[in-house]
Amino acid sequence: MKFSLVAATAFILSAEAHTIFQEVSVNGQSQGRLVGLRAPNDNNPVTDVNSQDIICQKQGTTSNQVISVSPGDKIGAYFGHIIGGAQFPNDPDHPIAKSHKGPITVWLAKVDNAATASKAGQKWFKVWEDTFDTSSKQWGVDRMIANQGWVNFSLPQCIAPGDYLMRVEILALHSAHMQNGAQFYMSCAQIRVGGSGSFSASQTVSFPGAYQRNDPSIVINIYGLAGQPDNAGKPYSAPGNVPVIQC
Ligand SMILES: *[C@@H]1O[C@H](CO)[C@@H](O)[C@H](O)[C@H]1NC(C)=O
Ligand SMILES: [Cu+2]
Repeated sequence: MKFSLVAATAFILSAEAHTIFQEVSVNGQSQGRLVGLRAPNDNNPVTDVNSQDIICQKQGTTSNQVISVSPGDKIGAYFGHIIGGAQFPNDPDHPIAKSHKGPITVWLAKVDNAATASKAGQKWFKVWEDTFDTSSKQWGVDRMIANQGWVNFSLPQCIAPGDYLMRVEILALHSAHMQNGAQFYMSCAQIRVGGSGSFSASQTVSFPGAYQRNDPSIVINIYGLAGQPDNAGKPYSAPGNVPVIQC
């Protein structure tokens, strides 16, 4: 009963409960809304892991800008309920509905020109993740909400110079007990890395391909016996089957 209620509620609220990655900051400096981003026009999630939309979301806004970064820079990825942030003052679903627990991952793919490269056929590696902390029972999404929509991480020191697509993904698991119930929210940022890193990824994945429809990290009941989204106290690994790179 609890599941169907949760699922029904999630469905009814679905038009209002989603999120969009829409702005990048570098060392605290905003790059501007939708600048250097390939972002969707609406906040609906991707639910089919085999769709081309799992790469950078549905085709929406594009940008001819490429964001300059250096290894070690503090990068911020800003998510908001709608483009611009809150839909109305005190919007409870901004930056995302609190129900939308799940991990956040950051991926890079080396490309020739980040402004023009095709999103398809790239080789992705994972540079950061915030999954689930069994002691505090907080998910990456909880920390992103506490941080007012910002997902902050450092660009690893070893990243080699050149252009990359940077894919930042929130995976919301509140309805993930059923197939295609998990909700993926992402955009791709276009970045140009300076410096003199020399990392070359030995383990990469493709999108689509990295995620399997029945992956136990994607079809999962995150509610414990008390009905809390605590993964029954168990650890959780984000899907994708590759570890975060080590510099
Ligand atoms: C995360 O980055 C944003 C944008 O630069 C900044 O405003 C915010 O203070 C940062 N949060 C933390 C906890 O560092
Ligand atoms: Cu939603």
